[in-house]
Amino acid sequence: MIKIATIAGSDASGGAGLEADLKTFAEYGLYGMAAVTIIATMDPSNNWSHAVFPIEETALRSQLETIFKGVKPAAVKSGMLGTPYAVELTREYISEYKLKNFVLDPVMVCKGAGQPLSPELNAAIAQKLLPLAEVATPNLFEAGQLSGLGEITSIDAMKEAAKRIAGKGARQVFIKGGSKLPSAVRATDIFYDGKTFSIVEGDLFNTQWTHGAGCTVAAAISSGLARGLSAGEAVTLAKKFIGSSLGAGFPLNQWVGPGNPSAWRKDRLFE
Ligand code: PXL
Repeated sequence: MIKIATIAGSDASGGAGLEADLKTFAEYGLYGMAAVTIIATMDPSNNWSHAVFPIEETALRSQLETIFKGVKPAAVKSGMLGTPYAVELTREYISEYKLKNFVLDPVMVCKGAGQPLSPELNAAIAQKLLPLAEVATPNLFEAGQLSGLGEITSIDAMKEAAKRIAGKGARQVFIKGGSKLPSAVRATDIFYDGKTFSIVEGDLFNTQWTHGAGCTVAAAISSGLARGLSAGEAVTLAKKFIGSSLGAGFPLNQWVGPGNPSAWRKDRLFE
């Protein structure tokens, strides 16, 4: 069994965070492990507003020991880190164990959470973790922050951002544009391998049930790497995977709806 780990927040609603990661790992036939950095909860009596509860440093270190010293995973994905010590511990373990297949999903805000996480934390993620990333997977907002470009509204700006983020150390950059570019008629992402750009397109779903899409696609990329795919191959497969998941998105309740990471099975059965 190929092992893979996520260092991420728990999304109590199950659609994003390490819950999305573990579901995705399982769909790729992998054995998933998880170190919880924060617990995110949503308040049904207050319009689903998010609260974040950090896991203390000793407990996080202990989880990383369990994961890395027990078995060295074939790939590691990080998601919402939430505290400066989670960024530092992630750096420490990825570099000490010379983990090559590290996918950095530089989560800076969750949809609906309101405030972005702190600028200091974003700077630490850029400085300490980008140089270790085999693939960094920012969304448009995060790409704007990491590159210093601010708001990104075109493919050309996405390309420039990808170049700058690679300049800060990520070996490959996948920018999740999805439906968010003003001109989008297809779900449009950019992949940059340090030399060339490719535009990665998929169906654009007219749906609001997209909770966890960013986590899921990054988890799918890390899963592809764990299975021995190149980053380019992993991105292509991840794009198919997220298309299938979003095509089967559903309302969890009156506030939020996730994709369905297991939907590809049905797609395949009915092909
Ligand atoms: O989608 C970003 C995200 C990442 N990680 C956790 C989250 C969210 C958004 O809700 O809760 C734990």
